Amino acid sequence: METNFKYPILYTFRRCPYAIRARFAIRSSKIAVEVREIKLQEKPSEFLKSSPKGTVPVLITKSGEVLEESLDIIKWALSINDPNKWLAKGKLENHEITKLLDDLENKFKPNLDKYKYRNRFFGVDQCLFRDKNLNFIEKLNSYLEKNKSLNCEHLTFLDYSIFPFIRQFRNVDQAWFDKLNFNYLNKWVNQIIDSKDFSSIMKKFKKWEPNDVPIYTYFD
Ligand SMILES: N[C@@H](CCC(=O)N[C@@H](CS)C(=O)NCC(=O)O)C(=O)O
Repeated sequence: METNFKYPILYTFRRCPYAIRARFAIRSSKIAVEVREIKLQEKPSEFLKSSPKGTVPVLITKSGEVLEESLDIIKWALSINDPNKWLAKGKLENHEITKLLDDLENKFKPNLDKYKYRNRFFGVDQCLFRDKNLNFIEKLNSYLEKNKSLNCEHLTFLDYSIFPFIRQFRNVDQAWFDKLNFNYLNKWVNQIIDSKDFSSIMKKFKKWEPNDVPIYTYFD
């Protein structure tokens, strides 16, 4: 059902890696959205009404479709406009890309949580979960040995979809991470961190309240 929104609505949380990757794609596609920054500890009822599962990011299109998965938001944005060729075909087959993203979500991220949020997982050996992720980052480093990006000659949606999680992993103990000497991966992370893309999508927005004047942006 068509809504009366001027622009699609994006519920987001600044530091969430899933929300970060969705914002990257929205910026790349230059699609304006109404941004609603929320706190995960106090989810607004409007947000939960649209998406009872209660995770960010959530995008509500102008036709009222609710996208509750970051990868769906990325695909939606890039299918409308892909000026930076983030969907370009590279050396990886589709099933390899899917496997990489599945491993990120179902293996890397749970290990990262146990490593990063040590007080939530009391009694767990964090180093064990940190080291379980070495295979994954080693694989990324080997992909980056041949190219500046994971799949193509240029950075694509795959790089921006994986980057926020690698950044979080690195930030838990950067001195340890740097000593691994995954030089290609370090260069790749730093290249994105130092980019205008990253500073733009990490800009701070005030917490959204229902009666606020809407904030429209494409994270430029
Ligand atoms: N598969 C989802 C995962 C999203 C997700 O888990 N987001 C976290 C924040 S990083 C969240 O909203 N968690 C709910 C909570 O903490 O209450 C996606 O790709 O969008």
